[in-house]
Amino acid sequence: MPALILVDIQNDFLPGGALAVGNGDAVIGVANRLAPHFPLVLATQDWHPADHLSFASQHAGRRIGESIELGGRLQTLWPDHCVQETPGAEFAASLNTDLITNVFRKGTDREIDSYSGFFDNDGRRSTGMGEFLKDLGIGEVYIMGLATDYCVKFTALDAVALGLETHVIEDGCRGVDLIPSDSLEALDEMKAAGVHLASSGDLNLASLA
Ligand code: VGL
Ligand code: ZN
Repeated sequence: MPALILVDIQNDFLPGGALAVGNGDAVIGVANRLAPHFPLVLATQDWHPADHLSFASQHAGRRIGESIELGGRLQTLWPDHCVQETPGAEFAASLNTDLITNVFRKGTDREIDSYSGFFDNDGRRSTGMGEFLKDLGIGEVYIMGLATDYCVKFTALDAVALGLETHVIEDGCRGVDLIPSDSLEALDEMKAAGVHLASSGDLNLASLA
């Protein structure tokens, strides 16, 4: 049985939010339309402490969009976003959260970012989502949300690496596009890794349940 994974559909990634993704709100309708057709709906939530080291504000003289070395890895610096217990970290108000049974929070460790909904960026600490799916015997996931070039991409790549049959619903995703081609490149990279790209309109909804 397949699971739907809604990635980071949170206020700060929507127009007007701290790390707004262009047309990010367009994914909400897709999520609301698809969710009732899935036997299981999970969500990830970017959930940072206020002093998270992915925030440019924590590094004197550094600007948003610059990259620094953090814990031996390259880290893009972001505006303060999705701070725990703030409105920006809440799910979009118009997202139907009733069908979401489990939420996996990520980016909670100040020292390391977590783009993937499965693991921190060093691949070490698990959010528990992979184990959860495994325990339920789920071998197939449909992924959509924000942002195509970061959290959707790394969630999908980890899903493939975990042996899950992985679909990304393209029209259910929007990208940050620090460089305008980033989302297209992310989709190419996912495809090359074995991710199936799909459009919500082409899904055989009756076959999902
Ligand atoms: C994300 C950048 C920083 C995402 C999260 O959800 O794609 N991007 N934190
Ligand atoms: Zn973040």
